[in-house]
Amino acid sequence: MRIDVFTIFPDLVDGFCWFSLLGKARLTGLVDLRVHDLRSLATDPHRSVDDSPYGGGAGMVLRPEPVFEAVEAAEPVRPLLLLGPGGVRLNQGVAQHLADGPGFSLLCGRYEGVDARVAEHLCDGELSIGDYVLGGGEVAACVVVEAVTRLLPGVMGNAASAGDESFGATGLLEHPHYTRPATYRGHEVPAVLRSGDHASVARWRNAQALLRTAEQRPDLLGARGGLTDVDRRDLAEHGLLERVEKALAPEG
Ligand code: JF5
Repeated sequence: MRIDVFTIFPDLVDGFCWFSLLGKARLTGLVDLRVHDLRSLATDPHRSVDDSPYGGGAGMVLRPEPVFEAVEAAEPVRPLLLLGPGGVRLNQGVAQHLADGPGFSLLCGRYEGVDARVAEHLCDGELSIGDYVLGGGEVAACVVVEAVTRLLPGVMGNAASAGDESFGATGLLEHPHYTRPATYRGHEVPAVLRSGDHASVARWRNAQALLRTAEQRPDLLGARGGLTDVDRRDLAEHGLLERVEKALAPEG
C-alpha cells in the first residue's frame, strides 16, 4: 500500500513510522510510505509556507502555493485527505475502508488553518481523529497511518490478533489479558484461564468482554444489537447477567 503524507515536519511523521511493525512493513515493502516536506519547493529566501489571514485576525494561514506545488510534484495516491477537526471522524470502519483500498494521502494542516482553496480544489475530503484541537495534523497523520497499516495482510505478527481485539469481529471491548506470574502482589490470575479448558475460557472471555463493554461503552453494545442468547448464557454462568442488564438499562 502506498501512503503519501505532506507536512512541514517530515521528520516527525517519518521517524514515528519507522518504529515497530509499521517500520518492519516499510522495510519489507508492504507499506510504501512517502513523507513530503511542504517547504521543499518554496524558493523564497525564508522558505515561508504561511501568511496572515485576509480579513484580519490573529495567527497565520498555510499558503496555497507550497501545498499545491508539493502535491502536484509528488502525484500522490488518492484520496488526498486534509487532517483537521472538521473532517469525517476516524473509527475502525473508516480505517478498514482505507486499508481495503490501494492507498491514500494525508495533508497536515498547521497554524490557524489552511487556505480554503486547498480543501476545495486540491483535497478529496477531510479526516478528523477526534473532537479536540492539535497544533498541527502531524500526530493525527501518525494515528491514521498506524490504524490503517496494522489492518493490512501480513503487517501484524499474529494473523488472528487483528480480528480478536476491541472493535474487531465482535464489536466489543476486549476481555482482560493476563500473563505470568500467576500471583502478583497477592492478585491472582482467574483460575479458569489456567484450567486448560478452552471452551470454558472462551465463555469466560465473552462474559468479561460483555461486562466491560456494558459498563464502559454501552453505546458499542447498542450498535451491535444488544445481547444474544449465547451472551445471556455466558453471563449467567458467571453470575454477571444482572449487572450487565443494569448497565444497559436506559438510565445507564
Ligand atoms: C490542524 C489547523 C488542522 O487539530 C487537528 C485535528 C483534530 N482532530 N483531528 C485532527 O488537526 C490539525 C491544526 C490546525 C488544521
